[in-house]
Amino acid sequence: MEYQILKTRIADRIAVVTISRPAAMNALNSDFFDELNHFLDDLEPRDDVKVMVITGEGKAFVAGADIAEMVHMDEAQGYAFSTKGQRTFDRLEQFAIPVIAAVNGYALGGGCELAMACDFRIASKLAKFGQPEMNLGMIPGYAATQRLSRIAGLGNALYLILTADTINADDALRIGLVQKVTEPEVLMEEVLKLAGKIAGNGSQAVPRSKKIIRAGFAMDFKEASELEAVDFGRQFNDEATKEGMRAFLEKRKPNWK
Ligand code: CO8
Repeated sequence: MEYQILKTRIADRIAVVTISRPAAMNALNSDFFDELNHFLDDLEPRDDVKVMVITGEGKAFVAGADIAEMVHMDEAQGYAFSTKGQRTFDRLEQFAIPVIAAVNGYALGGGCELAMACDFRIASKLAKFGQPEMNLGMIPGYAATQRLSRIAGLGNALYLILTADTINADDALRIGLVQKVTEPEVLMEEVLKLAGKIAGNGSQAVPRSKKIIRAGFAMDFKEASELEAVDFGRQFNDEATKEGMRAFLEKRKPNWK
């Protein structure tokens, strides 16, 4: 498939996806979801890619769902557009390898929702976050009503969605919506450094941890702890786990292969 919206690059075990529709502030349309799903299909079976990064080109990370596409929709089309986005974002959340959002600019509406479906967010000082759907007379449709409260707390979710206020990167850091803020010119450098660090960690342990953290978040504590214990046991079947412990005892760096 030839992409019209995504620019993709794979190097050093890291896949970088740049959303490139800068004239429309990278607004998310149906084609975007088709392209992203296609890229995820390609990535899924590969074991040489350990981390994925999503960023935007130009002034925006993503300034929301494409209003020009939505303005013509009826109820059934609105529902279909919402579920298509939700399924794609759920897929990102459940994707085996970690996904980092490198938020370079506006992350509004569907853009903030995309960033929240990633495992964590690193923001440029120029980034702006918000759920401005109220200004359009609509509610969020890619699960901000659920993810924002889980990430930043109920009060912050209600505040941001009901006021439609936009906040800057430092405020997003303060409420836990982003994990780190960088100078704009070093955003990708910092994100790639973090991605490289994760890619260099124990090959089985990173996806295992993501899976348990994500799955366990929807369970009660006891059930989730049991999930951890079962997987903790299973990892003793993996050579990588044995190698990690042996390397420590032999005072050398692990060779993960
Ligand atoms: N959709 C379509 N086009 C957009 C969008 C968008 N979300 N955002 C910007 N654009 C377009 C503008 O229309 C403009 O196009 P043109 O040059 O042809 O007039 C171009 O991008 C540049 O935008 P601006 O001139 O407005 O640039 P500014 O720098 O002045 O402002 C902003 C940048 C602040 C980002 C401003 O563009 C803005 O407020 N954008 C809209 C933000 C917004 O409301 N986002 C929420 C959208 S709704 C949503 O995301 C719901 C998600 C769930 C959907 C569920 C499916 C049913």
